[in-house]
Amino acid sequence: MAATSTTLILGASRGLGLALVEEWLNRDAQVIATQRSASPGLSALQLRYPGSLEIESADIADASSIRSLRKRLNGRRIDVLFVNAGICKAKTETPSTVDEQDFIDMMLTNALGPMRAVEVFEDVVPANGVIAVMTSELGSIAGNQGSWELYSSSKAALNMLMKCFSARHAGDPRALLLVAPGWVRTDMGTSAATLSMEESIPFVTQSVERSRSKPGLRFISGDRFNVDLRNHLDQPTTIHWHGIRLDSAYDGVPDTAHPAVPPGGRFLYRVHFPDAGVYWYHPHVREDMQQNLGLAGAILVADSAETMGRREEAGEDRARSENIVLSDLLLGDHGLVPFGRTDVTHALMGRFGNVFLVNGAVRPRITARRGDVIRFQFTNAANARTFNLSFPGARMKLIGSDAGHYEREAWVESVVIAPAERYIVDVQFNRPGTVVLANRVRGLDHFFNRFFFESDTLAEVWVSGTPADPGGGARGARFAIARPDAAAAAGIDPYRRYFGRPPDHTLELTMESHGLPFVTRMLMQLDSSYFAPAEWSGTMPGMNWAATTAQVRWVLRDPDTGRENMDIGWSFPRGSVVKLRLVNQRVAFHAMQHPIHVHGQRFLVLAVNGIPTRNLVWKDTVLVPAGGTADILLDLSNPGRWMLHCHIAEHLAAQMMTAFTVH
Ligand SMILES: [Cu+2]
Repeated sequence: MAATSTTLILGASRGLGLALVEEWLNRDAQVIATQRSASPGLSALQLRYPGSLEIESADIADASSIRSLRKRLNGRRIDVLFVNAGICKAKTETPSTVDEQDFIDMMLTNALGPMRAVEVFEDVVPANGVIAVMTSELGSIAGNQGSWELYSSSKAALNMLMKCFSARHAGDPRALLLVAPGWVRTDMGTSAATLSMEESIPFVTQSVERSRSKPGLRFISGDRFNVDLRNHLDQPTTIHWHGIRLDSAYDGVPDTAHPAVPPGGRFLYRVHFPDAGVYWYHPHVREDMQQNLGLAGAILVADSAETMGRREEAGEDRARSENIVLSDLLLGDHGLVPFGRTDVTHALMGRFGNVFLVNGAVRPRITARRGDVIRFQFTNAANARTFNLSFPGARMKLIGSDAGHYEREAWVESVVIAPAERYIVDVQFNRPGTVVLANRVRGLDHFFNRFFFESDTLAEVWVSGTPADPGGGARGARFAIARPDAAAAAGIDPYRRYFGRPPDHTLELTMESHGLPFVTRMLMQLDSSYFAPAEWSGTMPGMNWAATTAQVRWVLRDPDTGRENMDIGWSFPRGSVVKLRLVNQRVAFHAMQHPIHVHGQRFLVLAVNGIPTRNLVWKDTVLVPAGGTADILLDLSNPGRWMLHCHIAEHLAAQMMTAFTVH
């Protein structure tokens, strides 16, 4: 896709514009860049990328100059139009002190010029194209802190003109972007700015490319969330930002992203959030112990303010939301069942706890009023346990999962959530009294080969007799109907043409063991005569504990090459769309379901056990049933070296992982 794509950057002589040109050339795009007067930077790039960079002269403030450029480019298709022009002539002046001509120049160059250029060029941008203009957080009226007031007013005017353009083009399939690169070290950003060009520009470029086929106006901010990790543990650790398509250097995988942070050490993570969704963070070292003992939390990334504004205009009242992180702890007579010091225990089935935790508490209470609709965002942070969640007596509507919303809202009886997965549901509480959040599962008793049913209460919702506030009425009316989500479906549309093709790669999921006690082996072979597609509750606790990573090795195998785990070595060009078939072998000594997680990218689950998924959502973790298959379609847009692994902490410790490169 990238090789045939053309980007036009207006205002590219130096600074951010020049850096944008270089970044798009790096991405194999054909670039047309404009300069006002001869730019040594552009000429140097033209020598470095022969044939890929065309330099044009144009002055954004001069309407006739822009129109004549448009004539020269007649017949060209521009996939990305990026208007970058900007000047600052009055940093400290006020309306009474500013030189009038300086103010007019800023308005012309920063607001009127860019939007006139958008109008002149918009007809050469195709339906899946992007129209972006560079703005600044300083142009936000809501976030105004009184600095650079005349420059800010020109950017505020630009934002307003872009908003009007988007209103005039309602229903247009193209992405319209207001891009704020953050406070970047440039002439305008000064040397005190927090971001270097190297940090800001790849993010801007990536965000613009990812906006393709996402219609409507969006505000993209290059600002990041910096986290200073200080390791006070007596063992090494990292933080992995689960599901977030961030820079691979900050992904928190030891030695792939950066060396594990030693006891007493520090590491600065720079995290940005390109997609709305429910994410979470946890260490990527000894997850079986560190994550299990509480080093995990959820991150909610809301839609852009613009999208939320549109939802509100459409009467979509924002519901009250509850963020629920699920986990379990394994307690014995003397407290916590010990964790292995060097080898990880429970390497067969993973460490199933016998005490359920909801946000770190046992059976917490949530209060609601009669008629309330509550949006629950669930994250499963347990080592090994898959939950089957329901609110018996209350209706539940499925809204979203890991990295976005479903194509259609759907009524569901329960939600099956594997380790590391997230689900978003709306639940209405219509009757006063107590409604429980239940985990209802069917277990397999491995000693007697019979199924049994278990139901555990994870939390309680106390519903009072007081009716929900008047707004709750509208919310209740909205809840009553399961609606399609046009934006979610449109975001998936460009990928539908890949659905029917055969898998590009296959991964077999299996296991090898040596040195297991005789009785364990006998019982596990016996177990394969009866067969559970999912291990819900960790029966056989004693022998499972005794099996460590010294005796058990879980395996991902590429049947095309015979290579396994970290030796597989797949590599893909950036922008590839890859169909991967995960085959969980029934013949394995102790077959079990595996939640397979892919770092730094997103995927669609096209089919499970050959049955096509009818309602799609972007995911980063998929549960592959024991003896079953899952077909996933990977959108490999984020460059770097990334992990693919089972998210049962003990299986990961028993080597069930591989890494691939997106270049
Ligand atoms: Cu696994």
